[in-house]
Amino acid sequence: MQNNIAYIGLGANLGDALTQVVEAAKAIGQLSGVTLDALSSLYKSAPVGATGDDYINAVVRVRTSLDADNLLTKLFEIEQMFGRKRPYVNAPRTLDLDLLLFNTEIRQTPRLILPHPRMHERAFVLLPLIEIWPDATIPGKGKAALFTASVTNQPITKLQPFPV
Ligand code: PH2
Ligand code: MG
Ligand code: MG
Repeated sequence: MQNNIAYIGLGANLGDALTQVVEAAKAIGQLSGVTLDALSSLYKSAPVGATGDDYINAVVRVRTSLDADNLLTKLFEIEQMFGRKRPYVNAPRTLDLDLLLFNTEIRQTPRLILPHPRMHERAFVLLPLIEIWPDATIPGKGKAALFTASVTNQPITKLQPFPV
């Protein structure tokens, strides 16, 4: 049974970022035990705390039989398939897949922190998340919509519906 609900943030700002984000969402949907449930529009956003070109960002919701650790492992594998390199922190990347929310889990383990610790500070996560889940709640933090007022200084544009 695919009883778990997870939200995944997608981002890229190196190479053909838009194609990579679109193809990565397809790869997520093809994972065994994972079904794509909702896809936000594609967004273009200025780098936040990072350098390089503007990012393409999106958020997807999946239903899955995997637990959070196994889903994260699969997401890392997809990043690798798309040529992800990590030369330094927040370096421009061909693909970043961040596990944002997993059911209502709250945890701080060395490999995985849930909810994602910076998601409430980032317009490129909050806007696409609220698009697919207007009432989004971040466990331990509160309604996602309440945080949007503090990120209006982060340039972001909605581009187009997710082409699937
Ligand atoms: N990801 C980061 C750091 N900064 N900025 C934007 N606009 N989009 C991102 O996906 C992003 C970022 C670290 O993962
Ligand atoms: Mg990230
Ligand atoms: Mg990441």
